[in-house]
Amino acid sequence: MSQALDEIKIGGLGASRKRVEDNRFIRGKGNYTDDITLPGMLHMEILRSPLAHARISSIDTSKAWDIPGVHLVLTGEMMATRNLAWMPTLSYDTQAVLATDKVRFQGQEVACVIADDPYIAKDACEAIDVDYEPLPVIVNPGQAVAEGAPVIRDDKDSQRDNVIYDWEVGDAAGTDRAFAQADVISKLKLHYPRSHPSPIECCGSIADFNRATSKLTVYMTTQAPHIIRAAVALVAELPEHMIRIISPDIGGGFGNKVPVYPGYVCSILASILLERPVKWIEDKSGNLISTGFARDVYLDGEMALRRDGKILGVRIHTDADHGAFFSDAQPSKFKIGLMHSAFAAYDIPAAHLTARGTYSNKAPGGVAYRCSFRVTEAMFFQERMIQAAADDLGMDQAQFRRMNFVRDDQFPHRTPFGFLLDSGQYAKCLDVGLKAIGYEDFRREQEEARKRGRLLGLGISTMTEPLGAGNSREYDILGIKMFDSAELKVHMTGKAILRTGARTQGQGHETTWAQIVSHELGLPAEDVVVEEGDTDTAPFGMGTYASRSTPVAGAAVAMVSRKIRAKARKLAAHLLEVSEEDVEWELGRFYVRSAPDRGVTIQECAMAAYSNMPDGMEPGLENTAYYDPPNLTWPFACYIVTVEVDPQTGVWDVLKMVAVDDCGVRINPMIVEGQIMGGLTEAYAMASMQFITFDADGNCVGSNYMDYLLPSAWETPGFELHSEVVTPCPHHPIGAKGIGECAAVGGPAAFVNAVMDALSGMGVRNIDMPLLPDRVWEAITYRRDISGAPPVRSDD
Ligand code: MCN
Ligand code: CUN
Repeated sequence: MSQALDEIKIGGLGASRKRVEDNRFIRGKGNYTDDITLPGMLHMEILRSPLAHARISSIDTSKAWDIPGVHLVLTGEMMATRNLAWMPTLSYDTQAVLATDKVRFQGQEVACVIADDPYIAKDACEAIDVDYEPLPVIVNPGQAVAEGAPVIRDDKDSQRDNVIYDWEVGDAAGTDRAFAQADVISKLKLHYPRSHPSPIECCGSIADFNRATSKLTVYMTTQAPHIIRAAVALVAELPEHMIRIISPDIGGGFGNKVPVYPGYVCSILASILLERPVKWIEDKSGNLISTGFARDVYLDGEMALRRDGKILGVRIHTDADHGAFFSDAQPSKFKIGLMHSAFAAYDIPAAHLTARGTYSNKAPGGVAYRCSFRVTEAMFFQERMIQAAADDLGMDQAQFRRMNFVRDDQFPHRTPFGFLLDSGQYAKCLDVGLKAIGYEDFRREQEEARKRGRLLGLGISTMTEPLGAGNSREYDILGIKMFDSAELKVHMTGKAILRTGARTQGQGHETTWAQIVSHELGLPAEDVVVEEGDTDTAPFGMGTYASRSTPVAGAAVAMVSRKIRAKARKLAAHLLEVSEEDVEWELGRFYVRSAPDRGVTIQECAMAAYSNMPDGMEPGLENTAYYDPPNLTWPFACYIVTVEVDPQTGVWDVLKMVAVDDCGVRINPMIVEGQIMGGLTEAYAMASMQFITFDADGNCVGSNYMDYLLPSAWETPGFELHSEVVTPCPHHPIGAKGIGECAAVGGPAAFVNAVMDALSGMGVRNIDMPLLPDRVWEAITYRRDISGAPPVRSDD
């Protein structure tokens, strides 16, 4: 039997193993932060600002203190005495922990109450009297930079306006030259609206400070426990070895659980002051209104084109609304994340991007939500622009893409923004997608339907995206380099425990990492238990986001397994009484080259490591690997959607959607499909229904699940997935590329392109997401673009 088949049997690479973590999840035996109860534990609730921008003239907490069962009322003033009223953000800004001078967005944390139970704490919050003097409110970048706009961040001495940064990348002069040579210039302007990850489990923490041992243990919902430990050490000035961050089971992260939130900090300070465990569990509206939102970027670009369809250059300007604090979690070097990964799949000689970031009276956030640092906005703009350009040229959508793709023989390929792409088969993915959707037939059907007044449309989205930050040369967060790690301990009976610096939140690491060990060592996957999320036991790592786990921590798992195999080979030589050079490896077994029947299993080697090692060899079979990837990984995706739009109502239905994802070698095909299905569902939600906006007073519209819609199985269309294109990543030890975000990143443009295609010839160039029926209807009826998330007045 071939090695591949043997391997599938033991749950190695390519096995669609059922997720081992689901055993406990579906039986209700998960252990989430809110499941944890500690002796003597108190409960914390947060008082949030009802106003988006106001000066605080006074806070009177006396009535709250009087309520029986209240142990502590924290205000910004008290935090300030410990230098904790403000905290640094991951983008070198500062963020208020509890407001002192002003509130700067609706939902901002103003005070906290710690009490015997959460109900008392909530009542006590209501007993706090805060006097606010309302200030003029800013809800978009246009208002932020207008003449005479109020300065939101007047707490910062150097800040005279609302601009956070002006940044640029690319070749301005070269791009000017490309535009000078263009036959056609195509333009597009759009807004990628604010959206929210909305994991099932909200954020929360339990801080437990023990005076006797000086140890601070924090159980919390974080995707990156080691970064939190570093942040606590630096901000609270506690010794790092006395801080233990434990991230228990996580009920979905989607980026929401990367940032550091005021609630975490307040529960920690409260526990230190009270010397008792303090639990904070955020409620749903608190989560929607105040934690890590995503997107909210205005994009304006143009493309220089030759008449025959060749793209000569692109220019992009972005205006990002960061809310009241610049708290994006992203690599230090880049102000607008990896926005400049836009157009990477296309061979374009010249490109230039300018980016401006501004403050507004909205919750901070920035890059979270299934997106490697702004690639979602980048790929959405790219694919909308590609469709507009093909239309302007009168060219076929598929043909225009194919002729401009980076070709298979051009790798490694350097993009005009400086990224290095290593591999891909873009045209092949497109061809598989076109065949699956029945491209030619649909185009004919579409034309026929038009004659009878029916509006059919087809949208394509093809993209490659950078997944797996980083390499440490270019990627760090606050100076901490973005590598990752794995530690493997093989016990004497051949059972093993593996720990990594990543943190699964639903992606299935407990299942897939064991498969990598299986592939490398031949141990059955079920013999490898995987543990993540405890800084006292896991090796240092930067956590899980940006689909970096497989590219970085997953690579470390392969590397540590190889170190173990190298030692096992020495043990095998000793057991077989031959020299190491005469020992050969096959899955799970070493044998003598000249006598293949003489062999020892990996399990026998493990036993020998504890019971029969050669003279001079260190006992045990354990090791750690730190992996600094040479580059990002670049998966490719082709998503194609067909829709029918009802011109009477603006309602649009998905007729069919196909997805062709090339993420290199798939560790677990079933988990990969699950990731793609989930991502496409989120893409559909963003394109069709999700709207979290603000009225002119800065009131958040969409801060509850009646207004901010999550698609259920009922609304979600079916997806047809294709896995036949596999381009292994040349620099990853097992050839894998990331997949966790691809569908959420590339999906939205396919839906929007399909609706826009159905409306072609009607003089509508763009409808901004979400494509709610009333917006589509208005575009059809009045033949005009529908743009932006308008500040809707609460009274109209
Ligand atoms: N995988 C595989 N073969 C590959 C690539 C990945 O079998 N070639 C598997 C991995 O081993 C892993 C899963 O697919 O079990 C996702 O892997 P990867 O692409 O490395 O992404 P991460 O594990 O780093 O997950 C992060 C990514 C992000 S950034 C968000 S946001 C998101 C997402 O994953 N949040 C999620 N998917 C999510 N899925 C769930 N259920 N819950 C979330 O919070
Ligand atoms: Cu930015 S959402 Mo995911 O990278 O955790």
